Amino acid sequence: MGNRCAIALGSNLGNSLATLEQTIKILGQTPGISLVAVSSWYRTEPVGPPQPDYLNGCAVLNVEQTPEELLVLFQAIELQFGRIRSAETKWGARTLDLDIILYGDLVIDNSVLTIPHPRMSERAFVLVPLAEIAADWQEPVSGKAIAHLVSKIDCSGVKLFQAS
Ligand code: A4P
Ligand code: MG
Repeated sequence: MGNRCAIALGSNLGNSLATLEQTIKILGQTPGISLVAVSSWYRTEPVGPPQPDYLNGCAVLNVEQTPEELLVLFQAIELQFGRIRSAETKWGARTLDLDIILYGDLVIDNSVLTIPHPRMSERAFVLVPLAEIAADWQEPVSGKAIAHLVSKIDCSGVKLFQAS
């Protein structure tokens, strides 16, 4: 059975394209996880302090893991790609950020996890890729579909990435 989970991937340090593609491969090979859909990659203007553009994308997974188990796994993958949280500023540059955006229609808010991701509805770098693969998924707090949420925000800083 498993649960449907939407995740967001972002990187703006190192070889971002390779990092994101390897992360997808690792997730696909992880027991208990199957890849349902992977979006295109997008080049996105940074939200937060001045820093390089990001590459962002989203994936829909079918998972046996609980959200807490996924968080532990995601943080281990971030570490594997050289992410050093202690050296980061808030919303600053990172080699890899893996966030849980939606987990079925679950709503959680505790000291380790907030699902749906608290800033998803205002972030074009999440909603544009997610709309590509999960347009009809309703964000459980507002009841609004991803396609609707993305139509309400400015997406001008998010451009389809063409590998050169
Ligand atoms: N945490 C709580 N809920 C979740 C969740 N749903 N998924 C906790 C993942 N983690 C969650 O995360 C900090 C803590 O959030 C974790 O320890 C976990 O317990 P973090 O990855 O260390 O820090 P972060 O990602 O910098 O924090 P935050 O506040 O989630 O940042 P955002 O909102 O993800 O922003 N601009 C562009 N263009 N593209 C980006 O990808 N990303 C950010 C980060 C800023 N600007 C960006 C981008
Ligand atoms: Mg994060």
